[in-house]
Amino acid sequence: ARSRAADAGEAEEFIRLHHAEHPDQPIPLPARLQQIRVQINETGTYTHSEDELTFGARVAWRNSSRCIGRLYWKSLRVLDRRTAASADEINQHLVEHLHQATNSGRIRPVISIFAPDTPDSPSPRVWNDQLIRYAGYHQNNGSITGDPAYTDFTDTVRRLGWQPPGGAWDVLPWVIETDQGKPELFDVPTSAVLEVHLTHPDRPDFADLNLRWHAVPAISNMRLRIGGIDYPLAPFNGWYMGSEIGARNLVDVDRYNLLPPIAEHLGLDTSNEATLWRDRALVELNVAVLHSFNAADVKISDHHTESRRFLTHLAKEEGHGRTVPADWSWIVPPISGGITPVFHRYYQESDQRPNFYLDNDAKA
Ligand code: HEM
Ligand code: NRG
Repeated sequence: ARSRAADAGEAEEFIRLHHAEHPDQPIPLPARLQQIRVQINETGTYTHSEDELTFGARVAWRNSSRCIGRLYWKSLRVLDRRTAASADEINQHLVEHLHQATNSGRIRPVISIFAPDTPDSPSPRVWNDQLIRYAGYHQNNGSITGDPAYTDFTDTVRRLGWQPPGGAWDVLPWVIETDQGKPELFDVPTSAVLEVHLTHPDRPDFADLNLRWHAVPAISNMRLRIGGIDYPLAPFNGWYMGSEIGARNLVDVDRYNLLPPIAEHLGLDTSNEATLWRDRALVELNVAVLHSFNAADVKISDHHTESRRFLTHLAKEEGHGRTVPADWSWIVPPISGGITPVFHRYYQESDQRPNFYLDNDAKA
Protein backbone atom coordinates (compact mmCIF):
# COMPACT_ATOMS: atom_id res chain seq x y z
CA ALA A 1 0.00 0.00 0.00
CA ARG A 2 1.01 3.64 -0.48
CA SER A 3 2.67 5.31 2.50
CA ARG A 4 0.41 7.72 4.35
CA ALA A 5 3.45 9.70 5.52
CA ALA A 6 4.42 12.87 3.68
CA ASP A 7 7.41 12.74 1.33
CA ALA A 8 9.83 15.36 2.66
CA GLY A 9 11.65 15.87 -0.64
CA GLU A 10 8.42 16.46 -2.53
CA ALA A 11 7.22 18.80 0.22
CA GLU A 12 10.31 20.97 -0.16
CA GLU A 13 10.08 21.01 -3.94
CA PHE A 14 6.43 22.13 -3.73
CA ILE A 15 7.07 24.87 -1.15
CA ARG A 16 9.91 26.20 -3.32
CA LEU A 17 7.60 26.25 -6.35
CA HIS A 18 4.92 28.09 -4.35
CA HIS A 19 7.38 30.76 -3.21
CA ALA A 20 8.90 31.07 -6.68
CA GLU A 21 5.48 31.80 -8.22
CA HIS A 22 4.12 33.78 -5.23
CA PRO A 23 7.12 35.51 -3.63
CA ASP A 24 5.35 37.60 -0.97
CA GLN A 25 4.40 35.02 1.64
CA PRO A 26 3.66 35.69 5.33
CA ILE A 27 6.36 33.18 6.33
CA PRO A 28 9.72 33.46 4.52
CA LEU A 29 10.82 30.41 2.55
CA PRO A 30 13.59 29.15 4.89
CA ALA A 31 11.32 29.40 7.93
CA ARG A 32 8.44 27.57 6.22
CA LEU A 33 10.79 24.81 5.05
CA GLN A 34 12.14 24.41 8.59
CA GLN A 35 8.59 24.26 10.07
CA ILE A 36 7.67 21.53 7.64
CA ARG A 37 10.82 19.49 8.32
CA VAL A 38 10.06 19.59 12.05
CA GLN A 39 6.39 18.66 11.51
CA ILE A 40 7.31 15.71 9.29
CA ASN A 41 9.96 14.49 11.77
CA GLU A 42 7.54 14.65 14.68
CA THR A 43 4.31 13.44 13.06
CA GLY A 44 5.18 11.89 9.70
CA THR A 45 3.17 14.56 7.90
CA TYR A 46 2.52 18.33 7.75
CA THR A 47 -0.42 20.65 7.17
CA HIS A 48 -0.80 22.84 4.09
CA SER A 49 -1.82 26.44 4.63
CA GLU A 50 -4.99 27.56 2.82
CA ASP A 51 -2.78 29.34 0.32
CA GLU A 52 -0.64 26.30 -0.35
CA LEU A 53 -3.72 24.13 -0.75
CA THR A 54 -5.28 26.51 -3.27
CA PHE A 55 -2.06 26.92 -5.25
CA GLY A 56 -1.42 23.16 -5.15
CA ALA A 57 -4.85 22.29 -6.53
CA ARG A 58 -4.57 24.86 -9.32
CA VAL A 59 -1.13 23.61 -10.33
CA ALA A 60 -2.40 20.01 -10.25
CA TRP A 61 -4.93 21.06 -12.90
CA ARG A 62 -2.23 22.94 -14.82
CA ASN A 63 -0.18 19.71 -14.87
CA SER A 64 -3.04 17.41 -15.97
CA SER A 65 -1.64 16.29 -19.30
CA ARG A 66 -4.90 14.72 -20.48
CA CYS A 67 -6.93 17.92 -20.00
CA ILE A 68 -7.61 20.25 -22.94
CA GLY A 69 -9.42 22.75 -20.67
CA ARG A 70 -6.46 24.13 -18.75
CA LEU A 71 -6.48 27.77 -19.93
CA TYR A 72 -8.50 28.80 -16.87
CA TRP A 73 -6.42 26.94 -14.27
CA LYS A 74 -5.91 30.06 -12.14
CA SER A 75 -9.63 30.53 -11.65
CA LEU A 76 -10.24 27.16 -9.97
CA ARG A 77 -12.42 27.67 -6.88
CA VAL A 78 -10.97 25.64 -3.99
CA LEU A 79 -13.22 24.54 -1.12
CA ASP A 80 -11.19 23.49 1.92
CA ARG A 81 -13.14 20.60 3.48
CA ARG A 82 -10.27 19.03 5.42
CA THR A 83 -12.13 19.06 8.74
CA ALA A 84 -15.22 17.16 7.54
CA ALA A 85 -15.15 13.80 9.33
CA SER A 86 -18.56 12.09 9.19
CA ALA A 87 -20.27 10.69 6.12
CA ASP A 88 -23.20 13.07 6.74
CA GLU A 89 -20.95 16.08 6.75
CA ILE A 90 -19.16 14.93 3.60
CA ASN A 91 -22.51 14.35 1.89
CA GLN A 92 -23.58 17.92 2.69
CA HIS A 93 -20.32 19.32 1.32
CA LEU A 94 -20.71 17.31 -1.90
CA VAL A 95 -24.23 18.68 -2.37
CA GLU A 96 -22.88 22.18 -1.77
CA HIS A 97 -20.11 21.49 -4.30
CA LEU A 98 -22.69 20.65 -6.98
CA HIS A 99 -24.67 23.81 -6.21
CA GLN A 100 -21.61 26.09 -6.44
CA ALA A 101 -20.37 24.28 -9.55
CA THR A 102 -23.73 24.25 -11.35
CA ASN A 103 -24.53 27.88 -10.54
CA SER A 104 -27.86 27.64 -12.44
CA GLY A 105 -26.02 26.69 -15.64
CA ARG A 106 -23.17 29.23 -15.48
CA ILE A 107 -20.84 26.40 -14.55
CA ARG A 108 -17.79 27.21 -12.44
CA PRO A 109 -14.67 25.04 -12.05
CA VAL A 110 -14.61 23.90 -8.39
CA ILE A 111 -12.66 21.41 -6.29
CA SER A 112 -13.57 20.24 -2.77
CA ILE A 113 -10.58 18.98 -0.82
CA PHE A 114 -11.26 16.57 2.05
CA ALA A 115 -8.85 15.28 4.71
CA PRO A 116 -5.58 13.79 3.41
CA ASP A 117 -4.16 10.40 4.23
CA THR A 118 -2.02 10.68 7.37
CA PRO A 119 -0.06 8.11 9.38
CA ASP A 120 -2.82 8.35 12.04
CA SER A 121 -5.80 7.74 9.80
CA PRO A 122 -6.79 7.05 6.22
CA SER A 123 -8.75 9.76 4.45
CA PRO A 124 -12.46 9.46 3.64
CA ARG A 125 -13.39 8.03 0.21
CA VAL A 126 -16.26 8.14 -2.22
CA TRP A 127 -16.65 4.98 -4.29
CA ASN A 128 -18.31 6.76 -7.25
CA ASP A 129 -16.00 7.73 -10.08
CA GLN A 130 -18.05 10.86 -10.80
CA LEU A 131 -20.54 12.67 -8.55
CA ILE A 132 -23.23 12.38 -11.24
CA ARG A 133 -23.57 9.19 -13.31
CA TYR A 134 -26.47 7.10 -14.57
CA ALA A 135 -27.17 3.55 -13.39
CA GLY A 136 -27.03 0.60 -15.79
CA TYR A 137 -29.26 -2.49 -15.57
CA HIS A 138 -28.94 -5.87 -17.26
CA GLN A 139 -32.30 -6.98 -18.65
CA ASN A 140 -33.41 -10.60 -18.96
CA ASN A 141 -33.31 -10.43 -22.77
CA GLY A 142 -29.59 -9.55 -22.64
CA SER A 143 -29.99 -5.84 -23.36
CA ILE A 144 -28.96 -3.08 -20.95
CA THR A 145 -31.06 -0.16 -19.74
CA GLY A 146 -29.12 2.95 -18.73
CA ASP A 147 -25.35 3.41 -18.91
CA PRO A 148 -23.64 0.05 -19.57
CA ALA A 149 -20.40 1.36 -18.01
CA TYR A 150 -22.12 1.40 -14.62
CA THR A 151 -23.77 -2.02 -14.34
CA ASP A 152 -21.13 -3.28 -11.88
CA PHE A 153 -21.32 -0.14 -9.75
CA THR A 154 -25.12 -0.35 -9.87
CA ASP A 155 -24.93 -3.94 -8.56
CA THR A 156 -22.63 -2.76 -5.78
CA VAL A 157 -25.01 -0.04 -4.56
CA ARG A 158 -27.94 -2.49 -4.78
CA ARG A 159 -26.09 -4.84 -2.44
CA LEU A 160 -25.67 -1.88 -0.08
CA GLY A 161 -29.46 -1.42 -0.11
CA TRP A 162 -30.21 1.00 -2.99
CA GLN A 163 -33.71 0.57 -4.48
CA PRO A 164 -33.19 0.95 -8.24
CA PRO A 165 -35.90 2.85 -10.16
CA GLY A 166 -34.92 0.87 -13.27
CA GLY A 167 -34.93 3.72 -15.81
CA ALA A 168 -32.40 4.77 -18.43
CA TRP A 169 -31.36 7.95 -16.58
CA ASP A 170 -31.31 7.14 -12.85
CA VAL A 171 -28.67 9.14 -10.99
CA LEU A 172 -26.57 6.76 -8.89
CA PRO A 173 -26.35 7.35 -5.13
CA TRP A 174 -23.09 8.23 -3.43
CA VAL A 175 -21.18 5.66 -1.40
CA ILE A 176 -19.22 7.50 1.27
CA GLU A 177 -16.71 5.66 3.40
CA THR A 178 -14.93 7.05 6.46
CA ASP A 179 -12.74 5.33 9.04
CA GLN A 180 -15.67 5.73 11.46
CA GLY A 181 -17.71 2.86 10.08
CA LYS A 182 -19.31 1.05 7.16
CA PRO A 183 -19.77 2.72 3.76
CA GLU A 184 -23.02 4.72 3.69
CA LEU A 185 -25.41 5.43 0.80
CA PHE A 186 -26.73 8.91 0.03
CA ASP A 187 -29.23 9.80 -2.68
CA VAL A 188 -28.16 12.85 -4.67
CA PRO A 189 -30.90 15.47 -4.28
CA THR A 190 -32.69 16.14 -7.59
CA SER A 191 -32.24 19.86 -6.99
CA ALA A 192 -28.45 19.39 -7.14
CA VAL A 193 -28.49 17.67 -10.55
CA LEU A 194 -29.05 19.92 -13.54
CA GLU A 195 -29.85 17.96 -16.72
CA VAL A 196 -30.36 18.97 -20.32
CA HIS A 197 -32.87 17.23 -22.60
CA LEU A 198 -31.62 16.97 -26.14
CA THR A 199 -33.30 18.75 -29.02
CA HIS A 200 -32.03 19.49 -32.53
CA PRO A 201 -32.11 22.99 -34.09
CA ASP A 202 -33.82 21.84 -37.30
CA ARG A 203 -35.32 18.44 -36.48
CA PRO A 204 -38.27 19.03 -34.13
CA ASP A 205 -38.89 15.30 -33.66
CA PHE A 206 -35.32 14.70 -32.39
CA ALA A 207 -36.72 15.22 -28.88
CA ASP A 208 -38.74 12.01 -29.36
CA LEU A 209 -35.51 10.05 -28.88
CA ASN A 210 -35.76 11.09 -25.21
CA LEU A 211 -32.06 11.71 -24.76
CA ARG A 212 -30.48 13.80 -22.06
CA TRP A 213 -27.23 14.36 -20.17
CA HIS A 214 -26.20 15.98 -16.90
CA ALA A 215 -24.64 19.44 -16.95
CA VAL A 216 -21.65 18.90 -14.66
CA PRO A 217 -18.82 16.38 -15.08
CA ALA A 218 -17.37 15.97 -11.55
CA ILE A 219 -14.57 13.43 -11.26
CA SER A 220 -14.43 11.96 -7.75
CA ASN A 221 -11.98 9.05 -8.02
CA MET A 222 -8.68 10.83 -8.62
CA ARG A 223 -6.12 11.30 -5.87
CA LEU A 224 -4.77 14.83 -5.59
CA ARG A 225 -1.09 14.84 -4.64
CA ILE A 226 0.37 18.11 -3.37
CA GLY A 227 3.83 18.49 -1.84
CA GLY A 228 4.19 14.82 -0.93
CA ILE A 229 0.71 14.56 0.63
CA ASP A 230 -2.16 12.52 -0.84
CA TYR A 231 -5.74 13.82 -0.85
CA PRO A 232 -7.66 10.78 -2.12
CA LEU A 233 -11.03 12.56 -1.90
CA ALA A 234 -10.83 15.79 -3.89
CA PRO A 235 -13.71 15.84 -6.41
CA PHE A 236 -13.37 18.49 -9.14
CA ASN A 237 -15.37 19.74 -12.06
CA GLY A 238 -15.30 22.09 -15.00
CA TRP A 239 -17.83 22.21 -17.83
CA TYR A 240 -18.32 19.73 -20.65
CA MET A 241 -16.78 19.83 -24.07
CA GLY A 242 -19.76 18.71 -26.20
CA SER A 243 -17.92 15.82 -27.84
CA GLU A 244 -17.45 14.08 -24.47
CA ILE A 245 -21.21 13.54 -24.48
CA GLY A 246 -21.98 13.53 -28.22
CA ALA A 247 -19.04 11.44 -29.41
CA ARG A 248 -18.37 9.18 -26.43
CA ASN A 249 -20.94 8.81 -23.63
CA LEU A 250 -23.95 8.48 -25.91
CA VAL A 251 -22.05 6.80 -28.73
CA ASP A 252 -19.40 4.30 -27.63
CA VAL A 253 -20.54 0.75 -28.35
CA ASP A 254 -20.02 -0.11 -24.68
CA ARG A 255 -21.89 3.03 -23.51
CA TYR A 256 -25.34 4.15 -24.76
CA ASN A 257 -24.49 3.00 -28.33
CA LEU A 258 -26.99 5.36 -29.96
CA LEU A 259 -25.71 5.80 -33.52
CA PRO A 260 -27.94 3.07 -35.00
CA PRO A 261 -31.21 4.43 -33.53
CA ILE A 262 -30.22 8.02 -34.37
CA ALA A 263 -29.41 7.08 -37.97
CA GLU A 264 -32.74 5.34 -38.27
CA HIS A 265 -34.50 8.36 -36.77
CA LEU A 266 -32.78 10.61 -39.33
CA GLY A 267 -33.73 8.25 -42.16
CA LEU A 268 -30.16 7.58 -43.26
CA ASP A 269 -29.19 4.76 -45.60
CA THR A 270 -27.44 2.28 -43.31
CA SER A 271 -27.11 -0.47 -45.93
CA ASN A 272 -23.35 0.00 -46.26
CA GLU A 273 -20.55 1.80 -44.46
CA ALA A 274 -19.68 3.99 -47.46
CA THR A 275 -22.81 6.10 -46.97
CA LEU A 276 -21.03 7.37 -43.85
CA TRP A 277 -24.29 7.06 -41.95
CA ARG A 278 -22.39 6.69 -38.68
CA ASP A 279 -20.48 9.92 -39.27
CA ARG A 280 -23.61 11.80 -40.34
CA ALA A 281 -25.54 10.61 -37.28
CA LEU A 282 -22.55 11.52 -35.09
CA VAL A 283 -22.41 15.09 -36.37
CA GLU A 284 -26.17 15.61 -35.92
CA LEU A 285 -25.97 14.28 -32.35
CA ASN A 286 -23.11 16.68 -31.56
CA VAL A 287 -25.09 19.55 -33.08
CA ALA A 288 -27.99 18.55 -30.83
CA VAL A 289 -25.82 18.44 -27.68
CA LEU A 290 -24.33 21.91 -28.23
CA HIS A 291 -27.65 23.39 -29.34
CA SER A 292 -29.55 21.97 -26.35
CA PHE A 293 -27.05 23.13 -23.71
CA ASN A 294 -26.90 26.59 -25.29
CA ALA A 295 -30.69 26.83 -25.50
CA ALA A 296 -30.93 25.86 -21.82
CA ASP A 297 -28.23 28.44 -20.84
CA VAL A 298 -25.96 25.69 -19.56
CA LYS A 299 -22.28 26.31 -20.18
CA ILE A 300 -20.61 23.92 -22.64
CA SER A 301 -17.93 24.36 -25.27
CA ASP A 302 -17.36 22.90 -28.70
CA HIS A 303 -14.13 21.11 -29.61
CA HIS A 304 -12.97 23.82 -32.02
CA THR A 305 -13.17 26.54 -29.38
CA GLU A 306 -11.64 24.36 -26.67
CA SER A 307 -8.76 23.40 -29.02
CA ARG A 308 -7.99 27.04 -29.78
CA ARG A 309 -8.07 27.87 -26.08
CA PHE A 310 -5.63 25.07 -25.41
CA LEU A 311 -3.13 26.50 -27.89
CA THR A 312 -3.57 29.92 -26.26
CA HIS A 313 -2.81 28.22 -22.96
CA LEU A 314 0.36 26.65 -24.40
CA ALA A 315 1.61 29.99 -25.68
CA LYS A 316 0.81 31.73 -22.41
CA GLU A 317 2.56 29.10 -20.30
CA GLU A 318 5.60 29.11 -22.55
CA GLY A 319 5.67 32.88 -22.09
CA HIS A 320 6.06 32.21 -18.37
CA GLY A 321 8.95 29.83 -19.05
CA ARG A 322 6.93 26.69 -18.31
CA THR A 323 6.45 23.65 -20.49
CA VAL A 324 2.93 22.25 -20.78
CA PRO A 325 2.86 18.48 -20.38
CA ALA A 326 0.21 17.03 -22.69
CA ASP A 327 -0.93 13.63 -23.92
CA TRP A 328 -1.81 13.87 -27.62
CA SER A 329 -4.14 10.87 -27.54
CA TRP A 330 -6.32 12.56 -24.88
CA ILE A 331 -6.01 16.16 -26.05
CA VAL A 332 -7.18 15.52 -29.63
CA PRO A 333 -11.01 15.53 -29.66
CA PRO A 334 -12.87 12.32 -30.58
CA ILE A 335 -14.51 13.93 -33.61
CA SER A 336 -12.97 15.97 -36.41
CA GLY A 337 -9.51 15.59 -34.88
CA GLY A 338 -7.65 16.72 -37.98
CA ILE A 339 -9.64 19.93 -38.40
CA THR A 340 -8.74 21.12 -34.90
CA PRO A 341 -5.34 22.81 -34.48
CA VAL A 342 -4.31 20.59 -31.54
CA PHE A 343 -3.95 17.64 -33.97
CA HIS A 344 -1.09 19.08 -36.00
CA ARG A 345 1.70 19.05 -33.45
CA TYR A 346 3.32 17.02 -30.71
CA TYR A 347 3.59 17.74 -27.01
CA GLN A 348 5.96 17.28 -24.10
CA GLU A 349 4.91 14.23 -22.08
CA SER A 350 6.02 14.53 -18.47
CA ASP A 351 4.69 13.80 -15.00
CA GLN A 352 4.94 17.06 -13.09
CA ARG A 353 3.63 17.54 -9.56
CA PRO A 354 1.25 18.52 -8.00
CA ASN A 355 -1.09 16.33 -10.07
CA PHE A 356 -4.14 14.06 -10.10
CA TYR A 357 -3.70 10.29 -10.18
CA LEU A 358 -5.94 7.33 -10.79
CA ASP A 359 -4.97 4.59 -8.41
CA ASN A 360 -5.27 1.85 -11.02
CA ASP A 361 -2.63 3.73 -13.03
CA ALA A 362 0.77 2.28 -12.16
CA LYS A 363 2.18 5.76 -11.41
CA ALA A 364 3.31 6.97 -7.99
C1 HEM B 1 -9.61 15.39 -18.80
C2 HEM B 1 -12.01 19.17 -20.64
C3 HEM B 1 -11.78 21.33 -16.30
C4 HEM B 1 -8.67 17.93 -14.77
C5 HEM B 1 -10.35 16.21 -19.62
C6 HEM B 1 -10.88 15.81 -20.91
C7 HEM B 1 -11.54 16.85 -21.42
C8 HEM B 1 -11.44 17.93 -20.47
C9 HEM B 1 -12.27 16.92 -22.77
C10 HEM B 1 -10.73 14.42 -21.55
C11 HEM B 1 -11.83 13.59 -20.99
C12 HEM B 1 -12.04 12.30 -21.68
O1 HEM B 1 -11.59 12.09 -22.81
O2 HEM B 1 -12.73 11.47 -21.05
C13 HEM B 1 -12.14 20.10 -19.62
C14 HEM B 1 -12.92 21.29 -19.74
C15 HEM B 1 -12.87 21.90 -18.52
C16 HEM B 1 -12.05 21.08 -17.64
C17 HEM B 1 -13.66 21.77 -20.98
C18 HEM B 1 -13.57 23.20 -18.24
C19 HEM B 1 -13.17 24.08 -17.33
C20 HEM B 1 -10.95 20.56 -15.50
C21 HEM B 1 -10.68 20.84 -14.09
C22 HEM B 1 -9.79 19.90 -13.68
C23 HEM B 1 -9.52 19.03 -14.80
C24 HEM B 1 -11.32 21.96 -13.29
C25 HEM B 1 -9.16 19.71 -12.32
C26 HEM B 1 -9.12 20.66 -11.38
C27 HEM B 1 -8.68 16.94 -15.72
C28 HEM B 1 -8.04 15.66 -15.54
C29 HEM B 1 -8.35 14.90 -16.70
C30 HEM B 1 -9.14 15.77 -17.55
C31 HEM B 1 -7.23 15.19 -14.31
C32 HEM B 1 -7.93 13.46 -16.99
C33 HEM B 1 -9.04 12.56 -16.49
C34 HEM B 1 -8.69 11.09 -16.62
O3 HEM B 1 -7.50 10.73 -16.59
O4 HEM B 1 -9.65 10.30 -16.74
N1 HEM B 1 -10.71 17.51 -19.38
N2 HEM B 1 -11.62 20.00 -18.37
N3 HEM B 1 -10.24 19.47 -15.88
N4 HEM B 1 -9.31 17.00 -16.94
FE1 HEM B 1 -10.28 18.59 -17.71
N1 NRG C 1 -15.36 12.39 -20.26
C1 NRG C 1 -15.95 12.39 -18.96
C2 NRG C 1 -15.45 13.56 -18.11
C3 NRG C 1 -13.94 13.68 -18.08
C4 NRG C 1 -13.45 15.06 -17.69
N2 NRG C 1 -14.02 16.11 -18.53
C5 NRG C 1 -14.19 17.37 -18.10
N3 NRG C 1 -13.74 17.63 -16.85
N4 NRG C 1 -14.78 18.22 -18.85
C6 NRG C 1 -17.47 12.47 -19.11
O1 NRG C 1 -18.19 12.52 -18.13
O2 NRG C 1 -17.94 12.54 -20.24
N5 NRG C 1 -14.01 18.71 -16.14
O3 NRG C 1 -13.53 18.76 -14.97
O4 NRG C 1 -14.68 19.61 -16.62
